[in-house]
Amino acid sequence: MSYPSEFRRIVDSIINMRIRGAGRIARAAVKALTIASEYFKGDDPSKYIEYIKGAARVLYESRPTAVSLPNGLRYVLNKLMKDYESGLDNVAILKDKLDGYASEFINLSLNAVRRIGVLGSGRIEDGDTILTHCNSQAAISVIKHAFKEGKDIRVYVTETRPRYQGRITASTLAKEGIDVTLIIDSAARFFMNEIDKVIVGADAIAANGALVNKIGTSQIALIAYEARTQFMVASESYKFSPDTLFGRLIKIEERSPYEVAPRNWIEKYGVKVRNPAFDVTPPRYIDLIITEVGIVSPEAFPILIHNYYGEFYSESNPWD
Ligand code: RUB
Repeated sequence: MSYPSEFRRIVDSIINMRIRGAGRIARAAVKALTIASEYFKGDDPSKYIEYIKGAARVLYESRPTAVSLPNGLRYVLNKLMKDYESGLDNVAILKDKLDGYASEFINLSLNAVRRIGVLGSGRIEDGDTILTHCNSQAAISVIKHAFKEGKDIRVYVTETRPRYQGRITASTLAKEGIDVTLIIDSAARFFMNEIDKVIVGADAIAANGALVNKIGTSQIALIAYEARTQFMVASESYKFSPDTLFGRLIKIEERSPYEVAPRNWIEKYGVKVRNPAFDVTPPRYIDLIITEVGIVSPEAFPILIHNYYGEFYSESNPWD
């Protein structure tokens, strides 16, 4: 199937991380569906549905770990398929419906990030020193909100090798006027006794409450646990992985070795390089998860989400 070049550009940007971070990936993927939909020519509804399912499959395969991406696609396609299966067979109307569901998801996502900031800020106290890892819009929302409420806070940001997303976080917070210190990833333990709270984002949360986030998150959680420092996760509800309910594990993306060391060095010495992009933090190291519908323990996260988003739970994907 042929898709418009703008659609392809979004897919490539997700693959090579020009668009990155779970929430942004989800919103970009949903936007890409609307671009594909607009491009479709013809009035055969079954061909339109196959075309959209194909576009969803291409997006689904672009980056494997952030569950926000398939959940965004599921949000739009589950609703569209319901319309189609209940007899809506006019392509122009189906296109309008798809656009409407996509905007709904994008608004829901942006509002969730804002609401997480408001709720999470309640857990930040005046005088706190916070550590964050990688670049999470949800975690940043909490930090910014606490600062805007007048709390006197300091933030330590890990640089987050090999792609240095920590620099994006550090500059974003510094631009707000927040006191920020950038540290190397391996200095997390050195500074942990100065830290009151760790806050990170989420790429996915499993049915047992385990967190999948940027590589190095689980080491930081372990260090925080040992130092009795609170470890908090800022996660929109659509980071829950329904696949884990059905025994399917969250796939950890392994990226190019050349992100870690130059190709000529690797080839010269014949060194093997591994580059997993994410890791798994068990629920026992997580104190709480801040979602847009409330703050819960990691074990309660799937229950909370079930009450709100039960329709996500399906053993098969709408694009299968
Ligand atoms: C980004 C990362 C972020 C989560 C949450 O990894 O691990 O912590 O995606 O981000 P990458 P957000 O840079 O490899 O995409 O809160 O913005 O969804």
